Amino acid sequence: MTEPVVLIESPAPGVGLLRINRPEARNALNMEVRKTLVKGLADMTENDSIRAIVLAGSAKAFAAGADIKEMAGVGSIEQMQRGSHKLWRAIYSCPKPVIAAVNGLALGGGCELAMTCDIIIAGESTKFGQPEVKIGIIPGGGGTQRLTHAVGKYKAMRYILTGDVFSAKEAFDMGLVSELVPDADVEKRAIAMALQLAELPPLALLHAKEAVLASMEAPLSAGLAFETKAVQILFSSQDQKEGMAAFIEKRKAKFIGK
Ligand code: CO8
Repeated sequence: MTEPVVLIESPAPGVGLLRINRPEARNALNMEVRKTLVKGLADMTENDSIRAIVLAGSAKAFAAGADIKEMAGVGSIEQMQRGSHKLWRAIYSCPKPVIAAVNGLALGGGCELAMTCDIIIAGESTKFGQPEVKIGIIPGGGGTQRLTHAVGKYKAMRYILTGDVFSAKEAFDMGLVSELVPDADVEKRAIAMALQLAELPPLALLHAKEAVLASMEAPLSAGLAFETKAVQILFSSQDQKEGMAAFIEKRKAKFIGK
């Protein structure tokens, strides 16, 4: 029996882990992987017991990009009809925090997949890159936008135009990686952080995520207005009352997501 292309794991209470599992193709993102990831994210979103999600690959590859063999022969219309962009939207709009645990290669769509997540934990020997120009296309999963937002125009141009790979240390120094850890500790650290998030009030995390994402799209005044409304709404949540009461009573808060 062939193994599923995405494995679903429960590494800690409140934490769901989606693992891309195409080692023979360096975890290249074919349509089956994309659709299974979208479904896995939707299921984890529906599941109230999961409060934070980790997206991982293997030691050799987080993902080596879109599956070149699957797309080499297609035309524009077929590419459009495939709806391959739905994966990025599913992560971007997921109401729960998504942490990328990145080891090995994060190239092309793999780098874009990591950048679509909320937090990136990378191993020290990870290689990042947007090598699409070398095969006659450009990044198509948000790379031209998200890499530029993360590292600025001149670094983004340097890597997108040449297709050169860059090290995890450089990615961290440029602001693309949230935390850099020894390769062997990547998943442990990502799961520990997810567990930390799973114990926090989900509505506050949801609004914090939306407000930060709004900062990438809206002018400052609109982003600030969004933030103001979001914090005001949270004052109607039970978790706000519980969080503040627990602080005053010097006890650990118990958050219920309401
Ligand atoms: N797609 C398909 N197969 C792949 C891919 C890929 N992206 N990457 C690796 N593989 C396959 C290889 O073909 C090989 O298969 P086989 O054993 O059948 O020959 C197997 O994985 C192992 O690969 P290598 O032998 O090459 O392994 P190495 O460890 O020597 O090298 C590399 C690994 C560096 C990852 C190398 O395979 C490589 O350069 N891969 C291509 C990387 C790349 O160019 N990625 C960008 C792809 S394009 C993209 O992501 C665009 C996204 C936007 C799409 C927009 C749609 C709307």
